[in-house]
Amino acid sequence: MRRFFDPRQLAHAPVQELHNGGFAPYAEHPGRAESMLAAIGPVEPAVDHGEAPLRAVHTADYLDFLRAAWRDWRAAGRPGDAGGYAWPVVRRRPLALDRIDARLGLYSFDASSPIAEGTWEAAYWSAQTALTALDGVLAGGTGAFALCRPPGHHCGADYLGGYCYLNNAAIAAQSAVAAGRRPAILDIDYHHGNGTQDIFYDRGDVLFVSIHADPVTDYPFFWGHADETGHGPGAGATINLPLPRGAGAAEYLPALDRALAEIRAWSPDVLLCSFGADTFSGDPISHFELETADFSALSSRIAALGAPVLVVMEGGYAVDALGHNVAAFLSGF
Ligand code: Q9C
Ligand code: ZN
Repeated sequence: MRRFFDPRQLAHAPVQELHNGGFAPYAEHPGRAESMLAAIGPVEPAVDHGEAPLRAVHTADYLDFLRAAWRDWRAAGRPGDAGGYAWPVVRRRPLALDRIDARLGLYSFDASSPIAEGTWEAAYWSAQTALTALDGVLAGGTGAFALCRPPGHHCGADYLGGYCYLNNAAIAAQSAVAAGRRPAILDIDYHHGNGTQDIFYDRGDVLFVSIHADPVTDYPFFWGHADETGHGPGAGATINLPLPRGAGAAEYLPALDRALAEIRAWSPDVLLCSFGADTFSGDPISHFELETADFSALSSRIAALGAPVLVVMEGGYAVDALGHNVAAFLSGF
């Protein structure tokens, strides 16, 4: 399996300021990429596909906002990194406000995703890494790993959140559709991939299947419930399989088998796997109990589908184990 990563993805290194003026370590930091690189061996850099494939998923307004947000924040005299703290809740009027604080609220859904000086550069190259890896898969390879970081599955067409700024998996899936393919997305991060779901919710040309912590108890709370199944032409093309906190391989593998049966019935010609290693027992922010060896059991089941697979990296915050968990997952293909 070819592996792809671009060093420009390291440019995103936010510092999270606390309300008491202190600073908290930010879970999605460049050391995650270093841990994976140390464990998976040589990687190939990204090829620049330009902004057109990003615009095929994200709105032009959102991309303009994201590109300029950190500069606008600093130009307004604000310290540290940019982050929203006031949101236009459902049914507010769509006001065209210029103040950076208002724009941060308009284009985000949580307060956990600061925009730092290098965020645009890193997110741009993370998306390019996914697109470059997709090229390898569409050219006839059996599969590829896109070491995407920052991750992408929480951000939608016009909003960021959950450490995500550009939806790498959605951008790759849309690019596969443009190339005449029929992609399915299997999202196996601990958290529901709300952004990916939103992007394809009313479309019948991309299947989205997700196994994740039940949003009754876990982030992102407002998406990922089992009764969310798609809309209009997309009715039935979204499948959510929530699991309770504490789930280990004994609960996870049957859910995966069900997800794979749904995917098999849909007959994709390419599978995108949004892979998070935050289902690991030692993950500091999550509550599943998969062990390192379980990750190869997951991937060997996925490989048995027989479709070419693009693995797109999402979460995973137990940094010392992260590289080993990713290597175990890749070893099953
Ligand atoms: N105490 C991914 O795994 N949680 N994102 C914030 C703050 C956000 C996880 C809680 C979790 C986002 C890609
Ligand atoms: Zn996650």
